Amino acid sequence: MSNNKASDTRPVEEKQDGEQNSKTKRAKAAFGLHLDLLMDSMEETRFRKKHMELVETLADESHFTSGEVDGLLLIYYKMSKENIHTRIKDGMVTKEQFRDFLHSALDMTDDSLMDRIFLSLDRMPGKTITMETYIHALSLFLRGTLEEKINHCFNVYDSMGDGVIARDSMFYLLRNSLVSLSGEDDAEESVKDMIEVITKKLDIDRDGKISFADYKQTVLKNPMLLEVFGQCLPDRKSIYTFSATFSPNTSLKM
Ligand SMILES: [Ca+2]
Repeated sequence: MSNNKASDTRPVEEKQDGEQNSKTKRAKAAFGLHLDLLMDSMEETRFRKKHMELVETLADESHFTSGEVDGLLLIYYKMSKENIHTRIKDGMVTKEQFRDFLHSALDMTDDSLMDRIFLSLDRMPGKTITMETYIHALSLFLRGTLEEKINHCFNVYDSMGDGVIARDSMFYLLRNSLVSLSGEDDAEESVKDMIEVITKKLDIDRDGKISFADYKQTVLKNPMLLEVFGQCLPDRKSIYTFSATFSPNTSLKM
C-alpha cells in the first residue's frame, strides 16, 4: 500500500503559507491556546454545576470533603475527555485508564493482583467505571479504615469467592508476590516455608484454611499482616504525594 496520499495532510492554506506568515500563524496559535484554556474553565464550570448533587452524596459516602471530591472528579472528567473520539460512552473512564492512573499516580505497579483488585472494587462487568466507583475506590486507597482495607484485601485474596483462602490459593498468591518482588522463579521451597509461618499466625481455628474471621481477627491485632498475601493497596509515600495534588491541607492531616 502506498502512503503517498497520507504523507501530507495539512490544509491547503497552510502549505501555501510563506515565511512572512509565520508571525500570524503564531498569533493564531496563541489565540487558539487561550481559547482552549477558556473553553476548559467554562467546561469545568458546566461539569461542576451538572454534578453538584453527586459531589455532596459522594462526600457523605466517602472519606473526602466535597471540595476534595470535586477535585478528584475533575481528574475523572479530564481522563474521560481522552475518549472523545473513541466508542467509549460519553463522559466515562475505562477500567484500563483507571488502571494506568493507579499505576502512575499511586505507584500500584504489581500487575499480578490487579485483575483481582478490580473485581474487588467493581463487580460490574463492562469496560468502564462510574464516578461513584472511582471515588469509592480512591476513598479506600487514600483514606480507608483498617476494617475497609481488611474487607478489600480479603476479597482480593479470596479468588474462589467462597470465603476461605485454602492452601493452594496461598501457594499461588505467595508465589506470585515473591516472584514479582525478587524476580526469582524457583521460589517453591521458600513459599512452602512461608505458608507454614503464615498459617501458624492466621489460622486461628486450626482447620488448615484462612477464613475471613481468621484473617480479620489476626489483622486487627497485627495490622502489619494486612497485605500478607500481596500488595492490594498503595504505599504511604504514594498516598501522601498524590493527596497533595487534590487536597491543599495534606501536610496537616498526615
Ligand atoms: Ca481457619
